[in-house]
Amino acid sequence: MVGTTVRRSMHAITAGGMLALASLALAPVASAADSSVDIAGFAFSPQSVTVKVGDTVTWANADAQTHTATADDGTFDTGSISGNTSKSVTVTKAGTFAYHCKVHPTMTATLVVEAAAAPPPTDAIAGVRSAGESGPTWPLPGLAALVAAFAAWRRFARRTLATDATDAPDA
Ligand SMILES: [Cu+2]
Repeated sequence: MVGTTVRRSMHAITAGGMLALASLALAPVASAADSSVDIAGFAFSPQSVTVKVGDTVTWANADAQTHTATADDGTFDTGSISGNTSKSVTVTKAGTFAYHCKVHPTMTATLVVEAAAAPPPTDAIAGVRSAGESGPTWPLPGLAALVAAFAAWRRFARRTLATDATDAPDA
């Protein structure tokens, strides 16, 4: 009974350490994101949005009238966005794109598309750790100590069981 309790808590602590480590490893990975532009009162807001190649931009039209978001050079075009609906475009090309509404050409704004994110720098994980608020460096040595203690405890438990059992195989 006591052994079961200890084993369970050791598993729980080890799993917790693994999770902490996994989240540290995953944190710096960049992924595609969504950005949005509001259309209201015959204006785009914000006037300039910066995204990365692969990101999706959604224009949400709060006006009753139909608008579009159309790149001046034709790189992207939402087509007609009816009143109180939205349309999305996934950007595939880097650059600074002035765009307008085809229905109301005085409506203009800018979409800046940066190249896709570079791989994270080699010190990204250290940076994430030092930004943490609760014991930034404990997970690695703490986890190693837990794993070592757990392994030692299991060896001990196995040996004890084998000694106690009448039909134990030769050790
Ligand atoms: Cu318009």
